[in-house]
Amino acid sequence: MKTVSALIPLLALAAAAQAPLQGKVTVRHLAASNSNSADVVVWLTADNGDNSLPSPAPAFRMAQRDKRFTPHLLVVPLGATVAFPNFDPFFHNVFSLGEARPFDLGLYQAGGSRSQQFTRPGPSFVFCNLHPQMSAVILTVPSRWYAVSDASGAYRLDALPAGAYHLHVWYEHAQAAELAQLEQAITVAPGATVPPLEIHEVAAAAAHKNKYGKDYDTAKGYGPGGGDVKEW
Ligand SMILES: [Cu+2]
Repeated sequence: MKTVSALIPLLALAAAAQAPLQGKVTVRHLAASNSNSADVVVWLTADNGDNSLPSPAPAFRMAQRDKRFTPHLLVVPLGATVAFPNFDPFFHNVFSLGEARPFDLGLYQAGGSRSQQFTRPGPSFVFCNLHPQMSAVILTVPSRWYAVSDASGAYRLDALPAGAYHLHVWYEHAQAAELAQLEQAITVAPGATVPPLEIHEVAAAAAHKNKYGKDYDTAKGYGPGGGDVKEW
């Protein structure tokens, strides 16, 4: 009988080790009719310091298709490498002047792909030096536990070891101060929930500059072929 009774706490521990964490965030948009609460990033860091990253790191990809980066938002754990394949029949470029780490992958055409490793936490705003309408963001988080909200604002983190964590929140169109205020201590245990989060959209920044820090030369007209390769 001793064996059976000893098993019970072990089973309870096993269940606790996989506690999912669910929550909901509401984005208050400038346009009150907009109720889309997608693309809020939530991640946890363990208070015990066990924030070891997945090994090997999963493969990540941000495609260039129809003069867009897809997905627009990509979350990766620290140290991840992202591939940027070009599926359009003309040239694209990938560059970032962001805080996390500036980079420039040069110019390459259909079928080509270049990669970049992300070794600092924070957002990298990604652009193409040929097409000003192309923009994306890669958020590097120092954790393997992260999720992105769906349109209803719901998010879910699975395979979380039970314990004490800090929850962090990021949204492309929010003020850094508000996001910092949302950081909070949480305990992961069976049935645990996160209090509802609320984020207020702020006005979009002015048009971004090209990789030289200048305005895009829209008068030049890149034409149906897309790429003005002479500049390169
Ligand atoms: Cu482009």
